[in-house]
Amino acid sequence: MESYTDTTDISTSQHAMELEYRYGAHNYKPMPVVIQRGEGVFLWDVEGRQYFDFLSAYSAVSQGHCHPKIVDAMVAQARKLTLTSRAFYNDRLGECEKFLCDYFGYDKVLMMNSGVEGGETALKLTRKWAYKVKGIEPGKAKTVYAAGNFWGRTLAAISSSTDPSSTNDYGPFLPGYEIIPYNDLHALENLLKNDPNIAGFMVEPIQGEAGVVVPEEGYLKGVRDLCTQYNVLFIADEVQTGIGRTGKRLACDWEGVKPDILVLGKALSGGTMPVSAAFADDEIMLTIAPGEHGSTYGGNPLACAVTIAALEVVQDENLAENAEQMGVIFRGRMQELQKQCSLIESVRGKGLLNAIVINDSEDSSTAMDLCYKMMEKGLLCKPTHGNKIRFAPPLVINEPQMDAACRIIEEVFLEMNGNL
Ligand code: IF1
Repeated sequence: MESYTDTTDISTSQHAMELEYRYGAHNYKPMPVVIQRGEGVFLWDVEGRQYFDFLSAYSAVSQGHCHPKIVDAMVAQARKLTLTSRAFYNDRLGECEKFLCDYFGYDKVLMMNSGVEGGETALKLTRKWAYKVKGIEPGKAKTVYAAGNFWGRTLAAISSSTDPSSTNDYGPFLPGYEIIPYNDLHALENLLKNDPNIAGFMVEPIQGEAGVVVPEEGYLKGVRDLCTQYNVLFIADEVQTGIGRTGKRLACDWEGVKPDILVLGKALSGGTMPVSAAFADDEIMLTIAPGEHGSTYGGNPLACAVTIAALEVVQDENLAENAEQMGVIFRGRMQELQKQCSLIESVRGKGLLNAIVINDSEDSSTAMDLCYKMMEKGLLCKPTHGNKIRFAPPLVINEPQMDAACRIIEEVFLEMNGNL
């Protein structure tokens, strides 16, 4: 019998979309573009059309698509050893763990795969620490999250979600959760002051999915101080904001605070494969004993080779600094555009994690209409939560590319605004 791939000619975008519709779960509604190749800040579809990538796979492709150094490291390791499981040692994990701990300043790291596994690892570490170190009564530990949070799609993650599209028809949810408003230190202090069973507060330094919500100056410092004061773990979910995205090594670096547990993912591997990690010092990390947590692929040799290369690229190419400089240019151009374009309610972000809030209701199609028109002109981005459009190009973007991309955005907004 002919193999399936012999008979299917995915030579057109339309055909690729039809195959996905027929054979794939309908758990996404992608923009109608079929990507075939990526390099740096650019993507090409099946028909060869070129696009600026202003989503970067939600900040996973920060080093640019198919970065040669990362791909070379991946191919070299793939030819030697890809997976041993943790039943045995391998010669790449210890080297990678040291590299990561030196880079981010922690005693130890626990490597996993997807970002949500990093978050679950943080949650399990927090509960272990609650019972074995803080002395909370077994089974009574609580963790706190901010309304608008997004840290993945597992039941533990959606149990803290305030977004019905993440939670509808998935109950019952995990107990031991408290939700407070984001960017509200009084709410945090009231909870920590009155509930001795609070073990940890997990928060994004900038809320990504909520629409690039940047908290007030001093919020992270306030969280750090309150968590220290009430002996509660400050857990920073930097899966999206970390690794140079906001213009610093970590978004927490903007306020000089060190979380008790740091969660990273996405760009940790430069968009080549799922790699995540939870970092903590020994008092917390050593509460998990052998055999109490892990995963088949966690810390596999291929992931380790890729992770070291991906972080060396961030360092060697000064991507955090570039993100800061290019972000200033981007927000400047968009704020200029805002003066001529009533469609723009506000421009916000840090580094190259930015969003434009559209002057229309959350359920209007305006943001998506704008994204479709930008797609037609060669720039890919996508709304988050109705009326916000997230703009997050790879951190390798240079000034001429940023200028050309801003021209596309300006053209579309002015056209839609009726100025042209
Ligand atoms: C999808 C959203 C972004 C994250 C933060 C943990 C995770 C994510 C701050 C989990 C993942 C991804 C998931 C992806 C789309 C994207 C996303 F729109 F879903 F919410 F970026 F904002 N912490 N975010 O942003 O990492 O397990 O996915 O590796 O589910 O479609 P993951």
